[in-house]
Amino acid sequence: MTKYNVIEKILGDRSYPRQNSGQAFAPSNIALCKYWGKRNAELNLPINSSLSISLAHLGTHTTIRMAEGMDSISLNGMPLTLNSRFSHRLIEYLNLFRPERDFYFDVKTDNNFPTAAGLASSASGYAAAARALNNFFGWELEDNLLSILARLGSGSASRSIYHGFVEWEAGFHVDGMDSYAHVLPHRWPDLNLAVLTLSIGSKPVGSTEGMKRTVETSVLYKSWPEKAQRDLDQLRLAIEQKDFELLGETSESNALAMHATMIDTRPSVLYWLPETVAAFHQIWKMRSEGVKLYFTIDAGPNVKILFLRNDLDIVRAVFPQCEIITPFDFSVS
Ligand code: 2P0
Repeated sequence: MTKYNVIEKILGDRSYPRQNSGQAFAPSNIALCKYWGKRNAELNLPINSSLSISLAHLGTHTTIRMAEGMDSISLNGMPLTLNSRFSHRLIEYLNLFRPERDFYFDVKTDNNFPTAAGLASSASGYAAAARALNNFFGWELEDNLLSILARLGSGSASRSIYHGFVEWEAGFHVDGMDSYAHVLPHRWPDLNLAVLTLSIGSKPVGSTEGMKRTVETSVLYKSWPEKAQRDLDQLRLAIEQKDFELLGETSESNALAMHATMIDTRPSVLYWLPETVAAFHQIWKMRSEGVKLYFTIDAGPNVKILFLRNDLDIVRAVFPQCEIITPFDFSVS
């Protein structure tokens, strides 16, 4: 089963542009129950289901037009060469959608979160690309199919099709037609995040490679799918009941368990810096003093703090350099 087979199932022969341009926005997202490990690397099919919060207005705007003679790609207003790593990956994705071999795309993509914030751009990037292609070609696809198209670009992009709390069901079919995200009906406006940027350097190992290595060599990983399922159930309950302690404890435990599998990998994949561990200790210390802060952390050194709005002043005072995010402060267009 290839990506082309999946595209054929979704689009049939509906692939001629109907608009001069297709534009879209997609939010970035942070997982509370992480996606870690693939059952199919070609289709980005995950081993476990995951659950995230989208980051409202922080994300990617993308505009797609037809180009003459060759593809043209710009990122944050700067033209990119076609052999850069960013262009190479995007062109592989665009190849799935060319109506003819000599059809070329002009793609302008802009991330509105601070580049230094260390937020993943592939999630919002491929979700915005899938939506922009849908608008450019006039496919009028339902969101679950857009979520599958976004997943073919990057797994976590399947969740960035939606705002709010989003669950990506792992599915079990070989073609992945049952592996897409849906939005949960609950809003939690008091739930806030703070991003602590501790390093803007590039990661020693990318997520795709890190996951592969973990699945292949970590003994601890064997317990991960069961742990992730349990955490997912707890998170759903926490969201339904607006139980912040349960949400925070489960998210923190899930992130630490994912990192335990990475650390157990050979050769070990350790994304933490001394500053990362210091932030963990600071958050635990504050919790022991009665301030309800919890953290989550992705495949990198930067820490994301979960807190309720009434603790905003404390968070700002203790972590003055952090970026505050209000995930439920969005309007759906
Ligand atoms: C997540 N991460 O659930 C997890 C937590 C990183 C740690 O999804 O290979 O960039 O493109 O499917 O989506 C990062 O992985 O990987 C990721 P690919 P992706 O957010």
